[in-house]
Order: sequence, then C-alpha cells, then structure tokens
Amino acid sequence: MKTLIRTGISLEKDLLRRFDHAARKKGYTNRSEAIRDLVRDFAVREDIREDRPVVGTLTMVYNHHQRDLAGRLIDTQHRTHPMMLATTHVHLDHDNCLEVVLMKGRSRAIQELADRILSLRGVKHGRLVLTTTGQGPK
Ligand code: NI
Repeated sequence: MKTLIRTGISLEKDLLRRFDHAARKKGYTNRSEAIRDLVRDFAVREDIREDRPVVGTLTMVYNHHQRDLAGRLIDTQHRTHPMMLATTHVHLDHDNCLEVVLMKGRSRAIQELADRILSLRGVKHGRLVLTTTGQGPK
C-alpha cells in the first residue's frame, strides 16, 4: 500500500459541480478516486509524449481480398518482432478481417508502426490505443 498524501485544490464552483456530476455518471463513488484516475491519465499521456515504454493495441478492419495485404502485415510484424506481443485475427464475414495487434515498446516506435500498418492499401479503418505498462507510479 502506497502512502497517500492529502492535498487541497481550488476550483470554480461550477467546474466542480460539473466534475462531480460527470464522475457520478461514470460510476465513481468518491471524488478523490475520480481525480486520481485523471492524474493517472495525465501521467500516461506524459509517458507517451516523452517516448517512454508503453503498451499498445492496434485494432483494424481490412479487406480480406486485398492482394498481398495479409503477407505485408505478417512481414511487418516479423520485422518488428521484439515489439510484437500477440495478434488476434477474426474473419468478420466473407470480405472483412478484424485484427488486433498487441505491442510493447517506446511510444514513438509503436505509433510509427501503427501508422505504417494503417496506411497499407486495403486497411479500411483502425485505431491505436496506448496505455501504461503498469510499471512506475500507480
Ligand atoms: Ni480473415
């Protein structure tokens, strides 16, 4: 258990009311926990901006019939294998594949890789989500 330090912050009344309302809607039962999560999110954004190690999931849908795409995806993943944790592939329907690529590494390298994959012809849509490795301050 980490030591908790109490701190006070000043906020405009309307802003605090709005925050409390939003936090309650999200399921928070106490303000401190909601604020802690915001601070954690701030820290993760900092990790991403400072090119620290993070984990990433790239979710994408692509055209199953696009020539050479599956091969290109696999080649890309082999070339960058130290970053690759796992890949899940679902055949969505006759024409479409859903793939989730799980990666770990420095944020910039992951973002560049995701951009490279998403720009391949035949990829219809995708999105990268970066989050903490769980190491460091919680
Ligand atoms: Ni498929």
